[in-house]
Amino acid sequence: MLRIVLIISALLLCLSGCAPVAPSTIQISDSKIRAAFSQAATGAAYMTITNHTDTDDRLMSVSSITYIARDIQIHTMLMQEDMMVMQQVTEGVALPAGSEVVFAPGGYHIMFMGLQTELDEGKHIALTLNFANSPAQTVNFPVVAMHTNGMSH
Ligand SMILES: [Cu+2]
Repeated sequence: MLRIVLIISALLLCLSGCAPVAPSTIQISDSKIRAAFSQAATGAAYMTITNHTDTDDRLMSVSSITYIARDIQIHTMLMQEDMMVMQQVTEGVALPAGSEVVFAPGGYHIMFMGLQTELDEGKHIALTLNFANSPAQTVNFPVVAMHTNGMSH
């Protein structure tokens, strides 16, 4: 009897806690889009990219199946004459094997130029991340309210 109980509890544990074994791939976590006022001309998205593979990769571009903006760019923030300015990244973002790259306010971000949709809290927008080596991934980004610290991106 005890053995049956043990087996059952093991099964239950597995049902709740056994996520499929993470494949050695590129994993996107903490994806989010900053909620914006209606009529906003730009928007920004953030995430963490973890390269679980044993080869270096690059995030080359971000696209969307739906027309959410005139252009979707990858940006970074740079110090220029004591001022933080954002700059488009055209050569992609390096994702060294085994590393984690964070897109967050004040650093790398995905930027929607010429926004064509409302970024209302609670909405989800699917973005496709295109890598140099790994297959493209489409990730659902939830729109969330994010506090600003004076920096708009
Ligand atoms: Cu930007």
